[in-house]
Amino acid sequence: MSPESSPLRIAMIGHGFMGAAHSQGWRTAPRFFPLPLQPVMQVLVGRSETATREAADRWGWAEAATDWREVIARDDIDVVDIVTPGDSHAEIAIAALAAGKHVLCEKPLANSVGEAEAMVDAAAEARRQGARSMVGFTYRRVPAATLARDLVAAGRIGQVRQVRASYLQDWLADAESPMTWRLERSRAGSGALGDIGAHAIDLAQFISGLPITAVSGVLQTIVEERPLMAESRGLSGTASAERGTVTVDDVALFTARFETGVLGSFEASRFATGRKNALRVEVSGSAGAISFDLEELNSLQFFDAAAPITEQGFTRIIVTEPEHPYIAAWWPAGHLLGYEHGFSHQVKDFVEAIAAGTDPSPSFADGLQVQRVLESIETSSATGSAWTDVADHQQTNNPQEATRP
Ligand code: SOE
Repeated sequence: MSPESSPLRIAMIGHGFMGAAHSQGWRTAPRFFPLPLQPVMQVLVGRSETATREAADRWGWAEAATDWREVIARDDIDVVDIVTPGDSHAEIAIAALAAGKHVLCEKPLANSVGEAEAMVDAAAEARRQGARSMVGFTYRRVPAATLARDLVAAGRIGQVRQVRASYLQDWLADAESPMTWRLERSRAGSGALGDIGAHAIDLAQFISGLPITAVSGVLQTIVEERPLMAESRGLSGTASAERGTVTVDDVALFTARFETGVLGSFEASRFATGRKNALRVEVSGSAGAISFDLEELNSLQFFDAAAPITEQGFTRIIVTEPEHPYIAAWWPAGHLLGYEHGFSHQVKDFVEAIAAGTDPSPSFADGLQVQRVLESIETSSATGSAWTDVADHQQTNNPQEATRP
């Protein structure tokens, strides 16, 4: 940490699971990367004064507050980090950008394409005043995922022929797991589709280097009602007898057509019994393949079709050499990273972009493109899984288009 560099004072809005992960990033990145500006964890904002103060003390924030509007109006705040449920992303981000703050917003960018479009417009206007914005698709910054993208971009697997991606969890497989905001459409926008399907979409596009242009999908809600959390009704910490209605999807299955006509298969489920956090992307090429699995995040499977046939097979690259993305800042080869390191990499790249006056990636426009894919999948599912163009959500007249070479 170079004391002479200017402070970058952060306000974080929200303090759930992502609040903990982002706090780890803000706290740790300056101690492992020589940042051009020094993040100062100034204010943590939440709805409950007591819970927010406790979280601020635990994670290292100087102040706790309950009024986000008041905080983003402060002259001593430079960055607003939004880690709230999706129903407040647009309002907070647009207000923070209008106040000239740099904004980091968790994924998915918003709960609708309309909201995401308004956020992109606000980001473009704020950019003219020098404010930068980024959407938090953190898994791009797992070194093995970045290496996968670099190998594909360098042509090491040849021409991309097929993509397959899935994000499988099982924390909702128990029908008696209580209601949470992630199961309410008004709060989360969608279920597995936007919560974890958004990660699969973004990472598949990032690694393949190809945007999705059309989709055909189906959504399913497996468990229609769940116990309400007693806390949600002011009682002690047990599930109450009352039940709430699940208004989002539990499973999303979809086929995607990428820009070059390449097809991809996708699955997002929080009912995949035994799968804990299995985000997997495999890209098959004319000269090889890569396969990434978040549950094995320190390694990447690489197949080189140019190797002698007697030596061919998927190689397990242990992505811990100093020559690998981000690794030089951490430990010697073979000493592994964890889930939390991606959040430090996200802070590093965001702070460096702010200092350099460049546009962070992924941008709000990238987040809007993912939102369009999500909404197209919902449109497709509602119309019998018809092929649906991402750009304008029109159903393609000829599904055979998907078979273009
Ligand atoms: C829950 O499915 C969740 O916390 C997602 O909301 C996160 O985006 C994902 O990274 C881990 O799982």
